[in-house]
Amino acid sequence: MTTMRVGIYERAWMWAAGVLIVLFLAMLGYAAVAQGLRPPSHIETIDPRAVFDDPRFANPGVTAGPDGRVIVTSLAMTFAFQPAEIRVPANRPVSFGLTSSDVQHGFQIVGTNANTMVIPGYVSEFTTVFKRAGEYLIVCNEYCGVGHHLMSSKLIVEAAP
Ligand SMILES: [Cu+2]
Repeated sequence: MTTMRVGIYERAWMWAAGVLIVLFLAMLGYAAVAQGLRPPSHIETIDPRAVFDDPRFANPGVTAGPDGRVIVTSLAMTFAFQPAEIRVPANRPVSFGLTSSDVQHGFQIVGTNANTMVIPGYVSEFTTVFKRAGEYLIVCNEYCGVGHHLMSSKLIVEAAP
């Protein structure tokens, strides 16, 4: 019986690759647990042609959930978000529900970890907490047509009284 001989360089590269895998998994774990990053859900479906008649999106805006949660529904369309201004309290969970009436859009609240694709036919959902009061810019970050660069809205986070 012969023992397998692994050269010193091959051994070093195997260790390097192993360390990289562990490092990437650790970064993934840190982003998911410490930074609260998670993939957006696109579980709920909706007919994009009937979005304006859908009770979930008939009156997009801010409402209060039964458990005290803040619920924001917003509609993305070429080339605007409805509503144009969203007001939420700081330091409370805010759940977003978003959909598109036409093409694929993005919904990114600049300077926060809120960022999701908005895909026609699906309701994108995520929950986040805004710790700093202030005014935030919301932009579409998926190219959606000639007016893409004009597509934005505003988030106002109000400090608790
Ligand atoms: Cu766009």
